[in-house]
Amino acid sequence: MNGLIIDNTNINQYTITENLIKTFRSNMYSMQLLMAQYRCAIMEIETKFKVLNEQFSLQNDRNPIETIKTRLKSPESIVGKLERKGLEFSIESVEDNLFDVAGVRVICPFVDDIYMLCKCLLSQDDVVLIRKKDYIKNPKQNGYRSLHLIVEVPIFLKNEKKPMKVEVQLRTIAMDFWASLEHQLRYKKNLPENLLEELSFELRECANISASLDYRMEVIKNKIASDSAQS
Ligand code: 0O2
Repeated sequence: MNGLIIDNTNINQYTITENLIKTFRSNMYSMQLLMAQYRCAIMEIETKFKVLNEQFSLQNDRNPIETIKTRLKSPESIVGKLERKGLEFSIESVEDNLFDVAGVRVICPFVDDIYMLCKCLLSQDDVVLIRKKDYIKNPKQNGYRSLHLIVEVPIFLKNEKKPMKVEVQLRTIAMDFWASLEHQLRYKKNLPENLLEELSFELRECANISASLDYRMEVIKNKIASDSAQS
């Protein structure tokens, strides 16, 4: 080897390092592949909602979807969540235990849009419901409201069809506005205890106001719709 004399210890270290690099590379490739598959699953679900939005807007002259936001969990968040839950660090463990690597958030003008879209999505024969949490009917203690679904949707690869899990969050504009602010408070470090308590109380009040706003706006919208149907 270029005239170098390597003793046994170096050869062993070299072999170990090379093996580690190989393992690291193959895991990295598997991880990149899995992330690409989650991105495809996000596209599938996003497209389904866009199609429903198109159809509904043609039939009803308004859009049931204001915005769709998508996100892929970062490798740091994935590792952090596995660690927090005391789970194994492996590709299989991510697939079996983390249901929110792929996330699609659908923001709607009205609460009844949320339930209509949920029903339409779940009635599609390639979508399987894994879990549903209705924080609209049962808001969290802090005031958080949203409809959460974990669904499985197939992606079609070169030689296989693979079911992928996607977390879908459906919210109204008001719920999203509230959740964004509350999220900031949740991740704010070093806030004095009394201020945290005061702001949490304020946010609970705002959650009640926003729930009431959603309800009243929906009543107005339905009255307008029924009046235009009559005339
Ligand atoms: P991020 O950064 O938005 O992804 P699980 O994921 O199943 O282990 P959990 O808590 O049972 O955990 O799931 P759940 O209740 O369905 O909530 C998951 C996600 O909903 C969170 O993801 C948030 O996006 C959102 N969420 C839930 N509760 C709250 C809340 O009180 N306030 C706000 N602002 N968002 C909430 P992450 O991973 O926490 O965050």
